[in-house]
Amino acid sequence: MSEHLLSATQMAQFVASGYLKFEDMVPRDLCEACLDEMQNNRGYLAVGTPFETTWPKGTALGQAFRLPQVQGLIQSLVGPDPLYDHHAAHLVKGGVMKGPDMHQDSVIDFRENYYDIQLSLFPADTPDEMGGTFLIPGTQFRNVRTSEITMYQHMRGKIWANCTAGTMYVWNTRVWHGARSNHTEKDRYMYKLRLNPTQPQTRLFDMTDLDNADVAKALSHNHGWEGNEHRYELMRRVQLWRFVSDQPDYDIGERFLRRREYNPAAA
Ligand SMILES: O=C(O)CCC(=O)C(=O)O
Ligand SMILES: [Fe+2]
Repeated sequence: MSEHLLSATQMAQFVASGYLKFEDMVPRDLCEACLDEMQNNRGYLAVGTPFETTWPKGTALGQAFRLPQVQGLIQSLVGPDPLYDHHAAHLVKGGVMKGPDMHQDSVIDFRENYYDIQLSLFPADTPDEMGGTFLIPGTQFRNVRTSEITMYQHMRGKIWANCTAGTMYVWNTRVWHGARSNHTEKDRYMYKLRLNPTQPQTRLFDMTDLDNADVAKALSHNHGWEGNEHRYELMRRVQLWRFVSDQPDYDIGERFLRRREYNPAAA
């Protein structure tokens, strides 16, 4: 399993941007079987129960989310024994146009030092014109009331799934996102699974490259929408990085967190 864990640099990217993309995560033949199952998607399973016992076995989707590379990803972000929370086979039919659609999933969730993850599997080639899911990287620290952001369109930094079959995105549930128009005649599917951690999300990834300069670089990334708020975003990211990497004094750049935490009365 350890060879499939995220590196510290990848983890820093996840903390800063709220998502990671993995091509060739699920083999093509398994993708085809997954697509068949998605077309007959069943309703919720037992929400809040252990993923391993709840997630069906003997099915293509059961197998896909148990692939060692997927398990390594899950383990790095929410630990080895996550809970099943939600799944959905998202469909945008061929020729369906989408208007303003930006939202945050789930319910308002302001918990500190905590995040749920969503795995999005694209079971078929999803070119730009097919309208793969869009995300606004870095928005996971901007908690809103689910759909109150629907009026925002064309935000700077927007990315969208434009990928080959078997690509999986993993994202923090709080990232702002939505569905895009499908300009083709073919239906577009995306299968989403949400998981909760059962332990503090600390030191779960491969820490070998913790001191690599790429970590600070990833944490500092500017996605394009932050503008003058960038340093405040950075502070939120450093706060989460301290927690996930178990480095309570970690700081960055001009050491913004130190400034807030320094107290002459206590010195
Ligand atoms: O269909 C899509 O691409 C986006 C669906 C969505 O909002 C979601 O996965 O939560
Ligand atoms: Fe959504």
